[in-house]
Amino acid sequence: MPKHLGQYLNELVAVSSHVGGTNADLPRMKDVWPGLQRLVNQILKNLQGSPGYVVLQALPLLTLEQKYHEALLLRIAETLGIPGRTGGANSKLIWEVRPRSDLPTGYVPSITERDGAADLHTDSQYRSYPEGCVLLFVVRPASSGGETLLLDADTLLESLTSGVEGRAAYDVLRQARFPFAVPMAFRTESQTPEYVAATIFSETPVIRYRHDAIIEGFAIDPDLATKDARWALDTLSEVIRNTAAKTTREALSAGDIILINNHRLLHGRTDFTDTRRLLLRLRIDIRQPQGQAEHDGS
Ligand SMILES: O=C(O)CCC(=O)C(=O)O
Ligand SMILES: [Fe+2]
Repeated sequence: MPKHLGQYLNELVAVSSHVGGTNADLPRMKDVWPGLQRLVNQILKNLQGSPGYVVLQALPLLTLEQKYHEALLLRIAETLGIPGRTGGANSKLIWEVRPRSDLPTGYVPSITERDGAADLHTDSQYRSYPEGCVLLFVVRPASSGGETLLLDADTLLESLTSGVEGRAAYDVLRQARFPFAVPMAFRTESQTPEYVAATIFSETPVIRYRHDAIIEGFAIDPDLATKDARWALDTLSEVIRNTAAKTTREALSAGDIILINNHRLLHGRTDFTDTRRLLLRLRIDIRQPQGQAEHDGS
């Protein structure tokens, strides 16, 4: 990452803290800081090219009062595109990734609501158009573990298609529709199982993948759980496990932001038990011209 990105962000935070006030009072960043477009272009270049992710280190966000964190993250996100809502009964733009202790019995927590490792996946697979970027802001890292894992679809595809079986599986994975169950937390009515059917590989997104969501989807619609689909999915998940050596690991610190290309990279995390770990997550649709986001309407 170019070193000066962090500097830009420091300026951005400085500008914002001068402005102060609540979220609604904060002006659009590009209006108060014309140089912002350069930062945005740098970030998008890193996201869309190689390595497909950007880490902004040691941002001074945490030195500000907590009430500004979310407002500033939204402002940063909307310079890149349109922040997406989680959906569900309590639809949110900013989602707290932290182990919950207060969940009702019978509720199946998602990886964002529990401790432990998270298998490599893409976000919003259960949306017809998954947002192109995932932003994670580290408020408190785990005392040990909970590191970010990243795997590029190109690297994965190279491994998958290196043999005859893998190539046959790849054909199924880009032709058959797989059911991606909507996580309980984001369903419109928590009792109704819902899913979105889509191929795992396509042009956009290059990859859409979350193993447990597909297994759950197969249970909701067994017609999609054909022998071929199950075989291709098993083949892919085994290749992902075997590609661990090619997975990038990022140990993020408090105050860091990571932006991940959600159309091309899988992400996950290593095991952790520290229940104080807290990240804030946003998903950003980066198709739109930057700075035009209307996040507080619908
Ligand atoms: O906990 C993490 O590091 C990642 C969480 C994640 O992948 C998500 O919230 O979608
Ligand atoms: Fe995720």
